[in-house]
Amino acid sequence: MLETLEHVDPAFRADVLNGLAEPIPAIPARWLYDRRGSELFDEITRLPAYYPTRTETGMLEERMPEIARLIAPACAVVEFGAGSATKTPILLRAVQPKAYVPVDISGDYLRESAEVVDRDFPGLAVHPVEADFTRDMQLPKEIDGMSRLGFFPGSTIGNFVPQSATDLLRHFRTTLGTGAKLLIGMDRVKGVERLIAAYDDPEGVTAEFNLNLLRRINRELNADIPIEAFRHQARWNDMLGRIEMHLVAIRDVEFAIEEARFVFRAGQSIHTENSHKYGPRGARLLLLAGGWTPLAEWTDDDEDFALILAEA
Ligand code: AVJ
Repeated sequence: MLETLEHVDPAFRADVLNGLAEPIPAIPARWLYDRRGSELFDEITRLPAYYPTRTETGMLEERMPEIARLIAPACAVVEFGAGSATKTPILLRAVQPKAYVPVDISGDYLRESAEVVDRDFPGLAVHPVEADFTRDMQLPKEIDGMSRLGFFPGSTIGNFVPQSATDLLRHFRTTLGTGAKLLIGMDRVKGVERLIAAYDDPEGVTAEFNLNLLRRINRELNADIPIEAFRHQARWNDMLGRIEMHLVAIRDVEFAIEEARFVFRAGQSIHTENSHKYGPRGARLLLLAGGWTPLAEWTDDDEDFALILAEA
């Protein structure tokens, strides 16, 4: 019993209890990514229907020489997130920075991926920073005086509503400093059928990823949510230009999380993630509003995904 209690993250408990008590129940997307959730997301990135990862990686491979020519040599690369085993090496090989600074809230992932980079890039100084990149962070003094390139791939910016996204971009600007550059991946607006398919795959992996949040709540917060009473749903919100993931009650359902009781009527949902999509103008406007001037942009042949290089 004590063991379970020890592992309760107070921020998780607060987000779940407060989120479910809202008029429109919602839980912040970051709680989808526990061990199992991260494994499932990894599986999602390899699904035929989930085009973003494959498209962005292909673009990085293909366009990197061109991208690297626009980036100062001997700079420090600051990646917001632990770094992907496929995308990060493509960037590091081409840019050949003096230092690499991955920033992630999860110390475990950070150390794991930093070790791999350290092994594969001898001579590159790796300085991992364990921090929530949405909050104030201190870059290591070892990169003082180096020009900086921020790297924010994966369309992670799409998880943030535009107001938070501009706050985050401004925060990156403050952290990296004037004159810094940012290479960011953003998913493009496209046909609704393809968007829905990417977030509601026939294999059911995204459904499992979404439902895993309820399993996590049951396990970590001592709850008794009947998982089978909820189904995964991906919705396109056209007004707000985003895919929303929901967990919809398929019948009236009651459950308890610790001492709190919740009642959901059939059809009511828990909103679990947003994935904003941007057209070319919207993407550039978001960057400008966040204090970054777009310098260059690359897309794949189908214009499914965009990589943008911007300057602070
Ligand atoms: C990791 C936030 C970029 O929004 O496409 C994928 C997460 N959720 N399928 C996305 C996700 C369901 C993904 N991001």
